[in-house]
Amino acid sequence: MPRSKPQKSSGPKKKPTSKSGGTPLGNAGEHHQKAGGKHPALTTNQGVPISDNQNSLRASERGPTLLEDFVLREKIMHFDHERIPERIVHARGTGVHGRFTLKKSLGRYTTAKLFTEVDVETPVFARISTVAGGAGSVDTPRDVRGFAVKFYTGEGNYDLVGNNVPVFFIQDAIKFPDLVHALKMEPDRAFPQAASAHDTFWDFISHTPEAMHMVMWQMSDRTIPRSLRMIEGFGVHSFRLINQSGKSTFVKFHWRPVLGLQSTVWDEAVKIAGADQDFHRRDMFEAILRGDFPAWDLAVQLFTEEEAEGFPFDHLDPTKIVPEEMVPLKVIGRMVLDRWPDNFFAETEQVAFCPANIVPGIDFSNDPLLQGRLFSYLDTQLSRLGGPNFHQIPINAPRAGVANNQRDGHMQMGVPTGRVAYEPQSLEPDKPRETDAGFRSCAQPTEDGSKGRIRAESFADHYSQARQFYRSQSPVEQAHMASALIFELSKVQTAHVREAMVAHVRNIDQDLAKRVAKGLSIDPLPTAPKPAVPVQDLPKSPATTLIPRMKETLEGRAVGILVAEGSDEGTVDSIRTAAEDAGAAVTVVAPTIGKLKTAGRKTLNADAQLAGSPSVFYDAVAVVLSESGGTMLAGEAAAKAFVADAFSHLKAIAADGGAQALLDAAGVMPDAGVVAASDTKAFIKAAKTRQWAREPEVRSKT
Ligand code: HDE
Repeated sequence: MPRSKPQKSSGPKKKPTSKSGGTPLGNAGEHHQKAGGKHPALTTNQGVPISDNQNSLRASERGPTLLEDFVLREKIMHFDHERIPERIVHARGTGVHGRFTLKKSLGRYTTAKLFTEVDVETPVFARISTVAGGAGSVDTPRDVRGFAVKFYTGEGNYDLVGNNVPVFFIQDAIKFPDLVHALKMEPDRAFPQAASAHDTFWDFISHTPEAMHMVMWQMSDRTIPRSLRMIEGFGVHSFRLINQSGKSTFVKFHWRPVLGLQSTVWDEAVKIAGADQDFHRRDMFEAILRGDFPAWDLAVQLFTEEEAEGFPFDHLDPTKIVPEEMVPLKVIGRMVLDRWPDNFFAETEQVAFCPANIVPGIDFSNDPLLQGRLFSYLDTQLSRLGGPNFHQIPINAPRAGVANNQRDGHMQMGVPTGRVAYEPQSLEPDKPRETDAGFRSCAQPTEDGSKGRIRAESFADHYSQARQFYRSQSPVEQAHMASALIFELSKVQTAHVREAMVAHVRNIDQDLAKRVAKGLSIDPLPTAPKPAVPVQDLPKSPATTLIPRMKETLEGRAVGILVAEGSDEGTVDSIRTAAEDAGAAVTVVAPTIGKLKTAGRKTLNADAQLAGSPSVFYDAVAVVLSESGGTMLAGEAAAKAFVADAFSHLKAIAADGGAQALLDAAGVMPDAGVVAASDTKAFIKAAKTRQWAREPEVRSKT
């Protein structure tokens, strides 16, 4: 995202609370203040003051460097070890501090204070990530987003480690390494980076019918979000809430973005990747900087064991949703992210999430994927963070305090005292002991059955919810899914893999299969695999759609105004004011950055330069040009692309008379979303949404 001017907030002035501390940018400003004044001495890691940090110790002016230079060796040694292994999945992530405030008590269902103490603020750290790419990969590939939240509760840390889609590819943890190996870069050639559009991924999927529901979500616009602030989060698995009398209720967790859902169109996502690799991270950073703190409502679906038995699917199967139309969502509180970390490595990189981090009053379900995850994350942290004491790293340290007899190990930071490091004991009465208020697992009777590598019969239906999802989508979304499948499979070089996928899609929806087959020139349609159980026609679930549920708003969005020498400053000002009043961040883009002369011979400041600020950075654009400015930019490729892309990405375009030559050169056709620059009301209305009616005019129909 381009740098934008600090924005007027339409809501009450949002300030970070003292709870989450400091300014939205933590202590980053402090260091600069120190530079000119009194500053501490630079030291080695042993605390020895350093007199010269620019020159290593040499035997003579042009002689060899001496081994005894401990200042140099220590500095280089530390540098050599600055990287830790990146996460095998979810390596690319953006973390922000914030707070969660409970608004409705779940006291009937749980003893967890986090969910019973209304109006209490719990500090949180959230990390939102892509799955497939490495730590330095782009922000906008087609990919699921991880949505992990660490709650620093008074009863210990609680981690809700979810994704932005509510289901997963596989039903059993034992398949996860295969899934990830198939998804990541192919091992012999080391590409593609951050992309599922390649043979090994689709080969694996074509052998994994249980993945079909997730694949439908993956091919939807959910996986090409406009902003990390505009995605939903889901806990995916069923968990349990346990109340005072030990009664258990199943729960599914949902995060709902206050800004509403919004995605990009595919061509836009591809172009953003080229224009700004860090688009989502920068967008989050700038929003926090402006005080436009992103927020999510936390909602729960609650159901009993008996109710679950009546569902036409098994809720312990993580490839299934519990449709909201069956079990409605209850909003219980809100998370606001309001403070950027002080240091990316110390916090975002070293944060260690683990689904096994739960607090009294919450428990796991028997979902076999969840059960495998309970092992994996702790194990991962050992190799990523180098030892068993990673819970002492500040970002991972519970605020509730830790008291136990664990001792020693790599990187032990504490200095435990006393002679007793065991329990039970009688030598030191003040040492920690068990408590009745401590964590208790739900006393769930275990089912009788035989030991074995078994998949429950109730997990056998792989297509019904995939069909339900596809058929619930609006026609525009269905077209996007068909295009996404065609794009992904067109990158698969092995013909039988493409055909096997089309064959599966036939079990989901015949019409979708035909569209995809046509796009891949597959004729005749391959025979569909026989489903293990008959595919059901489930009622539609409108809650799974995105476009029909988009909020018409400019809050948190961005507007770009393209100008040049001689543009009319009155028009620019009125568009800027209207857009800012509607909550947008406004950027003035021009062929050159800085000051330019307007029609009234005033000066106007351009925030961004055209070549580096394509229209993919904005949700709507205005083009305000003099006659000569319009003619000049009609011959400028970047200006034509600015307008043509805004048009084909279905964005509102406001233009004045002078801009017409550029609009003509860019092939912009008149429609409801192309409005006169003087009609700011019409522009703001059109800018609050995308012009879906335009889509058939700008993209071939699939
Ligand atoms: Fe993860 N996952 N996962 N995962 N996952 C990791 O843990 C794993 C799964 C998710 O921002 C790793 O610390 C297994 C589902 C997120 O730091 C690793 C299985 C969901 C993050 C791991 C799953 C997730 C991870 C890699 C199948 C959504 C990033 C680094 C049994 C509900 C957290 C790390 C962050 C990270 C294992 C499946 C979400 C390797 C074995 C399902 C958001 O431990």
